[in-house]
Amino acid sequence: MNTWDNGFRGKPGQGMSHTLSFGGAASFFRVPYQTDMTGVDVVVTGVPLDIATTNRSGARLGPRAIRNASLSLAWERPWPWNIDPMTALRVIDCGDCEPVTDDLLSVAHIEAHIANIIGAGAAALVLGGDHFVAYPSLRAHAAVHGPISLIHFDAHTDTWPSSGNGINHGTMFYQAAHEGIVNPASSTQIGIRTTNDDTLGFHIVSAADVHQTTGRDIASQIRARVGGKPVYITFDIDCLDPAFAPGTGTPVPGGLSSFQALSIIRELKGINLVGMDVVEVAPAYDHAEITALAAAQIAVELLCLYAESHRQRN
Ligand SMILES: [Mn+2]
Repeated sequence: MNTWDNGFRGKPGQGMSHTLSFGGAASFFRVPYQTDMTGVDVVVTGVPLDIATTNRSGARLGPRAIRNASLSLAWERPWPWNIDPMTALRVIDCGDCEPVTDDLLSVAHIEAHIANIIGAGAAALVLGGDHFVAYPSLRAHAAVHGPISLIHFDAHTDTWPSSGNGINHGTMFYQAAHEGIVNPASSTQIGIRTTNDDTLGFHIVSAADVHQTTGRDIASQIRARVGGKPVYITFDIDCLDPAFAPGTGTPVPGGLSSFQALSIIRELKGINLVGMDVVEVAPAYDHAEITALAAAQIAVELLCLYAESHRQRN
């Protein structure tokens, strides 16, 4: 009879835990909390930083909220996938990367944290934090894979120009594109519904476009563009309509439903996924964990997608 807490005593790769959803240590989907990355396929880590936010703060509490909501979903293979990422992959939760006070945006610090995961041979699933945390994560990924193709779910392009030290959670992809760590020509932004006339060459599937077509069609557009290049999926929860994700810093009406976003992710099988994040969950504005649950579901389906592509490559 198991009486132990899976967050401490579970083993990577042993599958979804059926231990208490309402108690215990809130690791992501109750995978083991550990920092030993030997033989590990995916490391989940939070980055509780939100000082790059331009509107409402609070995404620093996102990793904790997503982990907590994930406990309600951690009981069987995620529907409608035919692969269980928790048995197909050895997944651990290594806890959070704590920002440092002598470099407020902690770029080098977060980059080193993610590089440590990649260097151990694992993929990173990053829980934000505001969207700025994707920037150091992308730097770490580009150092290994070269220029990264982005699949970017968001209400905002986050490619507004930055200058000098003006980088924030709305300008980091401008910076990333100009540094050459992201390749706009093979990247797609989905759910956009704010004005930015300079696309920098990213393919944009607006929220209106999503409402007029299917997940399958959008996924085929994304796949045609990216081919077999290394892909990073970054999911700003404000891609979803505020009805589905009220708990975020910069909500914009007219967005995607949870189903629309998931229906795109479910059709992306076969891409060369190398890293992923889910960001901008700000639980202070949430109700009944709507936003955190959506984020946890999206995050675990990204793991399913990673498991599929991992299986196809091996
Ligand atoms: Mn956004």
